[in-house]
Amino acid sequence: MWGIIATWRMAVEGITEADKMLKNGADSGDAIEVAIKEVENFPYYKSVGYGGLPNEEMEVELDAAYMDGDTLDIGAVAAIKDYANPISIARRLSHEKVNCMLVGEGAEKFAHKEGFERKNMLTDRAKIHYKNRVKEVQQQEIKPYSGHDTVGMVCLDTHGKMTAATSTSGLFMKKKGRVGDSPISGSGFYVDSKIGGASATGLGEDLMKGCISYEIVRLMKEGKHPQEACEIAVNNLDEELKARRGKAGDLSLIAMNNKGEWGVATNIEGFSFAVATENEEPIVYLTKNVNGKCIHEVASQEWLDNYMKTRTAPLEEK
Ligand code: SD4
Repeated sequence: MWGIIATWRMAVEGITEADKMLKNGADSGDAIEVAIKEVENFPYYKSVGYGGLPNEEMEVELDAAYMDGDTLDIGAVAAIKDYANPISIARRLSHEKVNCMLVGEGAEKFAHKEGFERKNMLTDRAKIHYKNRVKEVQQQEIKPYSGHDTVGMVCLDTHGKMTAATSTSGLFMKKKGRVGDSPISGSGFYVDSKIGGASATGLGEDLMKGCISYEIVRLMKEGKHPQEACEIAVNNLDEELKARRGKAGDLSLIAMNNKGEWGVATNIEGFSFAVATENEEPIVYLTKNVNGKCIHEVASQEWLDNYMKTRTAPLEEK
């Protein structure tokens, strides 16, 4: 059995590549890295890698992580600037015994020493988004943070090895140096080949309050199906946050166990995700939470066409 599951529609091209590799017996680490890089390199996805939206100071600071479910090795970078593929740097760091999570300048220095590709990650399009948002925020006091989608994946190969990985520009207009859940083990991702893995997208500050990816893996260890584990964890955290703090941020989780069974849960409208397994061709679903149960529907061709159209539509400065 093999399989890969990922947050958001933007991951489908990447998981299609990974699926081809997995079919031929590729290593889960190689497949997930290829899949994440595909998303990082696509300039029109404005919340991951090249073309990612900048922080308050108009700098693109990226977070990424990689975890090996066999060895439990973890590598992560946070607030790294000017490198093309944060996921590859994170994976490289996962081989270190110590110093495997590096931030900012330290991460950049390591990447330089290891010969990773430097790249200015701020596109003209992202600059226009930034300038428009600055104006909107000044004029209407809107929330600056909307428009954030992290790519998070869990992958199982034919040898039974599982991996998890994330990559993101985090929240649009975040403070310089702000780090979200995505590079934080247990919150943005977790994987154990003996059980399964999970990964998150949404408001990092709230996802971290529940160590939610670890919680899902823990529930799967108790014997829960990934779908049930995701629903329990998301619904519980959503309820706790509302009860204690009055509101809950966006929480969306994907998971897969070591049999290739998968699950997804969200507390928002219109969360999309992509999945491919030995039994399913790469496919995009939309999911919604109806009284605690998450219902997945295959995305229509119209929805998929519209998605690409809006992502690539010309953008003008307001
Ligand atoms: C963060 N969780 O940095 C990320 C952002 C995200 O959908 O996933 N948005 O908080």
